[in-house]
Amino acid sequence: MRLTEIRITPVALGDPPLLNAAGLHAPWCLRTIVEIVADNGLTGLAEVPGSAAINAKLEAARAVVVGRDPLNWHALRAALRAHFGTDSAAARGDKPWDQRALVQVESALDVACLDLQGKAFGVPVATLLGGIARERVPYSAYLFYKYEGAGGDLEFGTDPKATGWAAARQKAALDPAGVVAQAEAMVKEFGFESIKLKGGCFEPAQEVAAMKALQEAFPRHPLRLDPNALWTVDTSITWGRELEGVLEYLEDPCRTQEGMAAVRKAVKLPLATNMCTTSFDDLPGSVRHGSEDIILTDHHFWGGLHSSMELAAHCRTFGRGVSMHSNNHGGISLAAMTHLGAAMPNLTYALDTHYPWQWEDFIVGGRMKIEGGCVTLPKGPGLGVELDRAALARAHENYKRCGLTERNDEPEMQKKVPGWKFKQTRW
Ligand code: GKR
Ligand code: MG
Repeated sequence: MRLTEIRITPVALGDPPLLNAAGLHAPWCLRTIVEIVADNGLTGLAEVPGSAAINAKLEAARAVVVGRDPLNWHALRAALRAHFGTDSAAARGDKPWDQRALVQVESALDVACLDLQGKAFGVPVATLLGGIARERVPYSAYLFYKYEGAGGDLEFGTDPKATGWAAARQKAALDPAGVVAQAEAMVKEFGFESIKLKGGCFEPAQEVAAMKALQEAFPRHPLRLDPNALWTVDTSITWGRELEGVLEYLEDPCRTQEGMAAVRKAVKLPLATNMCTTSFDDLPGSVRHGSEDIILTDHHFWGGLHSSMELAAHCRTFGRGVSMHSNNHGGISLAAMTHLGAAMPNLTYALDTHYPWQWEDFIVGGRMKIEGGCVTLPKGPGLGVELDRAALARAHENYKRCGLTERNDEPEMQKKVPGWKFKQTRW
């Protein structure tokens, strides 16, 4: 098999006004859909976070990709690295989300090649990753502080006809009672059995109160809080101790592997990260410092599904748990995450997903189902999802008219709170 073409389609999906440590989500989240075509007519799919920088790199990858054998990932990755080099670990940046571009190009091509291979051999991607350890992959409810509003075409308005979770998704949640109400609606709709709150938005006392309110409302659900490294080491120790017995794990309370290691020594609570250990270059430091108990893989940022499996093996060797990070995404990413979750033998925690926050998608058959808190491995070869061309065209039109070319939550926040500035450390 040889690759003959790569198609890159930037899309935008509506996104409500969700708060985080770096500000406020825009009414649209950006994704990029990648299709690679082989000389036997088969197509492989992938989805990555969208930005003009990533799209430009994907366009530039055409020169490397065309003519390559999609069955030889090692050779394709080596060719990509010879052409582009690799991102430094520091290029991740200081925001909650990862800003590296090359690692996402690798991820897109790894996933698309696996999808193509699965279609060629008539097997699911999870089989190609070593086998299906579980058919039903557990996800966690992902709560956000938010302003009133639906996002997308409704901007900061709401749809009065919405019912159930669609109505709850529009409501403001700015205090513990609002967070509990959001959790009740999300758990009722999707059956999640673990709950995470995106923190780093309000003073630690307020966010810790929200976690305690969640514990009271959901005594049997494992709980997580993620302040995205906005706390100092001292603040993390003080409030981490308050959260002992409340949380399943505390995610990135503070910055740096050294900072996390200091908190880990002082607090009897597992720590997880998608901020201080985010690349293979970071792994020696993670082991040396003992910076976290759980590494949150994310195939978009670890260079693909094969790399995430390598990370899972590292976690097993060094006694780390493994779970999964997410950003807003559509169905192709959810399918890839689910195949990875199905194939990782040592998956010890329910995975993060933003999927309930979106209502549109670009896959045939509409949105994937989350039932009993799980996504069932899609049937069919490869990723088991196909592009709905009409829906993709609509999402591409939304991209063109929304005017965004990268994610930047600070200006969105300034529309609500004039003069608001992102800080690396706030409390
Ligand atoms: O969607 O606002 C968000 C999150 O803050 C996301 O960007 C983070 O990368 O979910 C993520 C996390 O676990 O840090
Ligand atoms: Mg996180």
